Amino acid sequence: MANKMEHTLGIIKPDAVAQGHTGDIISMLEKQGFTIDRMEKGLIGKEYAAMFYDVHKDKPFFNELVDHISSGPIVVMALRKENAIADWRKLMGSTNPAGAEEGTIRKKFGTNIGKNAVHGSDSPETAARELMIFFGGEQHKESKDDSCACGCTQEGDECPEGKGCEDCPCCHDCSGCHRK
Ligand code: RTP
Ligand code: MG
Repeated sequence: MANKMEHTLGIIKPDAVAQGHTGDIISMLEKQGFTIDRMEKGLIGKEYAAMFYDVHKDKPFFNELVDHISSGPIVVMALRKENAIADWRKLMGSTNPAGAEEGTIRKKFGTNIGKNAVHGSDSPETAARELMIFFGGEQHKESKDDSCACGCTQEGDECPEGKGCEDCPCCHDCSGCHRK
């Protein structure tokens, strides 16, 4: 059974950007097979940050969270891969860098639980919401119109899996695919 092609949102937080880890984090993503469909560097204000982190508004660390994410430039990425949501969170590591697994981004580049280098969506619903917030539903802009997530638009197009459309797990799992 093929794994499901998924999209998720990744953010390189201000602490990691300021410390010059952007390139290393992007390199780790690429080595793990993620495709970066969209990427933007910029600043977000506190109001925007509070809306993005609305799910945490009753938590004691909410103000700290909003202050940090709006404290400096961030890099926001629309990521694509089979099992992207779980695999990105695995690559990020546990929330607290002190307890994060060896080889993870938070273990390598995190400072503390607040300054933990990266963010990742935690479910398909959250990923859809967060991609909408930052990319307005245009996270696949780099793909061809009416294509499935692998970028093919018609049967016989080259498949990233090296298979024909008939056997491509991406085509089989993508609800927007020309084959459906
Ligand atoms: P994220 O949303 O950033 O990908 O991280 P996560 O799922 O691992 O953690 P979550 O529970 O969603 O918390 C969001 C962010 O809030 C900060 N935090 N601070 N001081 C604290 O006890 C505390 N707990 C969480 C972290 O920066 C976390 O990434
Ligand atoms: Mg979270």
